[in-house]
Amino acid sequence: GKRVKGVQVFRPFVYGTTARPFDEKTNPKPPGVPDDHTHSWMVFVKGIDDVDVTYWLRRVQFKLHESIPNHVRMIEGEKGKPFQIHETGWGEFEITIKLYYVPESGEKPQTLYHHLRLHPYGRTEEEKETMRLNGGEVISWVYEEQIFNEPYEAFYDVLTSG
Ligand code: SLL
Repeated sequence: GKRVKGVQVFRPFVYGTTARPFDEKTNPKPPGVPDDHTHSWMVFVKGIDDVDVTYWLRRVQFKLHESIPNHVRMIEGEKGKPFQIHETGWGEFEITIKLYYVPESGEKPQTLYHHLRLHPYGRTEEEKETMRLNGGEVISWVYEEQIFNEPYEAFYDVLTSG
């Protein structure tokens, strides 16, 4: 196919982690979760404001720490739903996130790296305190823009008719 010359298409998305400490009142530990697990957390890739992204993003592979059972997880796109995984654990680590695009794009998969944050972080004590006040919820999200440079004509149609 031919490419659309001189055109770049941008699609915003967000990825990252949200974690919460287990707490009898605000986040009770579900039965069966090992004693040494201190947090529930999730990792996700999604459109801003949950806008559908599955017309350009087909599947996402999350590679978690090897200590986690079944640590490589492939999530297939479902229209309007975030790509996400819920887990529990005790430690922080780097998550490898691999984005697989729709076949019309002709794009190779792209890899992102994201540090799972369980504990409040920030440049200042104030920033950390804000997280503690927020029910101990630790949010680490990255806003990104996917650039499609000179997309194939068929893919350009898909991108611009959505
Ligand atoms: C650390 N380098 O030592 C890191 C490793 C691994 C975290 C963190 C296990 C969860 C499970 C889990 O939380 N691993 O057993 O399902 O801090």
